Amino acid sequence: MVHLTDAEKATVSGLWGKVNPDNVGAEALGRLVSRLMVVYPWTQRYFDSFGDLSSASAIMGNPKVKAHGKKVIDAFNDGLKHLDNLKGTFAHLSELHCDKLHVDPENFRLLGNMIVIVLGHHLGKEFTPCAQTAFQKVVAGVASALAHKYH
Ligand code: HEG
Repeated sequence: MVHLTDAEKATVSGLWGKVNPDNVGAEALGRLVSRLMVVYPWTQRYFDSFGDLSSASAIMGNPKVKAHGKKVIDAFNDGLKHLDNLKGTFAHLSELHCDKLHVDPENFRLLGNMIVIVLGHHLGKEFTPCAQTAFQKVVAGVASALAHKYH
């Protein structure tokens, strides 16, 4: 399990307060889907009902991608409030993604990296290497909690 120092927790919550989570979620999911469509086109099956995913701009403008990004980031936001119990917090979602949705857990790590990229983009200079390290711990913890049911 990941462990964040008190200073890292303060950095994470301070910076998270400066971004618009819905935008971060929509952009991160859009970037993940764009990347998946190019590198792993078969993952389109996860998003059968999403409509037009034919190009990066179609994906970024797709209202279903935006709405789903909001759902994902709301759950992520909940995780930020329970950094010491990510496994418990994501137990139910882990079961859903594993047993029902059959999402390859590698995608949780990829999405975490997209969240880090989007935060870097939105926060610019404020997203120092130290801040990035703290967030990498968070996304690694969330990914591992979501993957828990797979093992
Ligand atoms: Mg998942 C549904 C959270 C990564 C594919 N995801 C959901 C839901 C939540 C959620 C809250 C709605 C659950 C419900 O309706 O009860 N997802 C979530 C988090 C993360 C994540 C917190 C990672 C941080 N999801 C993720 C990834 C993929 C994926 C990487 C696929 C590449 N999620 C997925 C699909 C659904 C959900 C296909 C069902 C969509 C639907 O049919 O509405």
